[in-house]
Amino acid sequence: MLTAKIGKVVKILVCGMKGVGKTALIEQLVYGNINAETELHATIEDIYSSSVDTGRGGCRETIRIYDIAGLQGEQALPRHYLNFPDAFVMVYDPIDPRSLDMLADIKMDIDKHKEKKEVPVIVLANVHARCKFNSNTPGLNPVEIILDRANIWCQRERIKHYTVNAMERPSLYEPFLVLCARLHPPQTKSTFPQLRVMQSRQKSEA
Ligand SMILES: Nc1nc2c(ncn2[C@@H]2O[C@H](COP(=O)(O)OP(=O)(O)O)[C@@H](O)[C@H]2O)c(=O)[nH]1
Ligand SMILES: [Mg+2]
Repeated sequence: MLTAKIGKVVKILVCGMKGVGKTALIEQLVYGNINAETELHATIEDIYSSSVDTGRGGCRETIRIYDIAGLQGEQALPRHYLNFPDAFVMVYDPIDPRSLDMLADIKMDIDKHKEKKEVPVIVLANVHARCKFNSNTPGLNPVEIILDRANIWCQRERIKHYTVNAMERPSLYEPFLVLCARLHPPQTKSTFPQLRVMQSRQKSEA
């Protein structure tokens, strides 16, 4: 007999300005094969299929990560990318404030298109090693200023903000695991809501 476990494949779109490290962080997350010497080419579109253990009884969930061409200048996220994703991961580089400003425009477009659906959005600051070690100059560190600005904006938008480094694989686990757990809510014993109502009625009659 065929026993097919029908599971929903969730689609996650990774977006942001060109060159912020989207491909580097996806490759690092999925394959762990990126280091500072790895040569990456500009992306047209790539889809990564992966399975994630969200810690629920050892069962693995399938996710599909969409890597797309980075945006440049005033370019908006093409419309066809707004409809299908179940979640958005927006990436910026805190050394370049334009890459953060661009996320505000993308978020507005996402909100316009999502209608009544709940579509999780998270923001990743890809902090390159060079940003961290540039803090010898006295006064305010420009990277810290951008990170603060991003934190305030994310709080206002009620979205999670994570600081990651595409060269450090463990830094990528938490945001993606938390997102996957949100996209795969725990299964209740019965998937038929009518049945649950009947069960609770029987209990109250007993
Ligand atoms: N040192 C360092 N280099 C990075 C990091 N993230 C990306 N890069 C490099 O920056 C370049 C652009 O990254 P890429 O992932 O192609 O950017 P994308 O356009 O957003 O996909 C590549 O040469 C990467 O190797 C990082 O965290 N640290
Ligand atoms: Mg890319």
